[in-house]
Amino acid sequence: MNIAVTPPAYTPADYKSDVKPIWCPGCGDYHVLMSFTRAFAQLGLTPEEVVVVSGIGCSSRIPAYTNCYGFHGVHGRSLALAAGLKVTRPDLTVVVASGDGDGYSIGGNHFLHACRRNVDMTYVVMDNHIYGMTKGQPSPTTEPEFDTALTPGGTKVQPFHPLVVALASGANFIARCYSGDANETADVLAAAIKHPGFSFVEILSPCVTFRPDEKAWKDLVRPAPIAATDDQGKAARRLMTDDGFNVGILYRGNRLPFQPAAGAIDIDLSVLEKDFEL
Ligand SMILES: Cc1ncc(C[n+]2csc(CCOP(=O)(O)OP(=O)(O)O)c2C)c(N)n1
Ligand code: SF4
Ligand SMILES: [Mg+2]
Repeated sequence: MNIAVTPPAYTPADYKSDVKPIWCPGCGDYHVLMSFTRAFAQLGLTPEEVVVVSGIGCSSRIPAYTNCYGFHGVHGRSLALAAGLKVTRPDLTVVVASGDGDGYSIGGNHFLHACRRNVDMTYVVMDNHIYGMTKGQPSPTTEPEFDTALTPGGTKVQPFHPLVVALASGANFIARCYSGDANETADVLAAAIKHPGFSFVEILSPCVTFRPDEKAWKDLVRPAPIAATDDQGKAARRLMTDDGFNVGILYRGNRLPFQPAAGAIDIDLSVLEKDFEL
């Protein structure tokens, strides 16, 4: 008996643009791009329904490499742009791409308030523990002893703990992935996009040029031993004691996403402009 199989509406290739990535050969971000396109195909989203917003950095180049709508904004300010977009166009799927410098240094303050505000969007940080684009300065997640040209002998400063900060600030979904596991990462991204509210996905994505030591990550990552919890206390204990290599969905909260008050976004811009006239 012949059973007709309906082909999927979109394949990952449908979300790729014609722009050839200029990342260094072996950069983890190639796999992240693959995971983005696989997640969009898995969810059956049309490219026109998705907007990929970013700041500045090697990781933030990703909107240009997708066939979706995109906005390559200014350094550290992608979340503000994305939140404004999502509240005015709730019909769109908004995915924000950042790096550890873009998202945790210059964009650190915006990160806290985006978690707190809980607008329904997905925030992906490609964490390589270094500023890749500007040639290897330390970021907030760089290990204290790691030597850079700017910081001989290391910064000696305690690294930032993004997942703990996200939990304490109110993120509604928290996960960690490894770029080399593109299928698992795509599954987590799809779950993050579907989860209501602000979803935060940290992707360990090696910078092979300025952190060749990160090639060892592939042997260090392991699936998280416990399933995702919705209990903030349990999640806090777990994240605080985590060594940074447990991957998977670690926390799923139940907060209701931010909704603008009725009529709040129907503003007549000409009235607003008048207020700023000198
Ligand atoms: C306002 C401003 N300050 C500084 C820079 C320089 N700058 C560009 S990218 C970057 C760091 C990017 O690091 P990260 O977000 O970790 O991205 P990666 O390149 O590692 O993916 C910096 C400091 C800039 N473009 N704009
Ligand atoms: S400098 Fe690092 S992060 Fe940037 S493209 Fe090269 S390997 Fe990737
Ligand atoms: Mg970086």
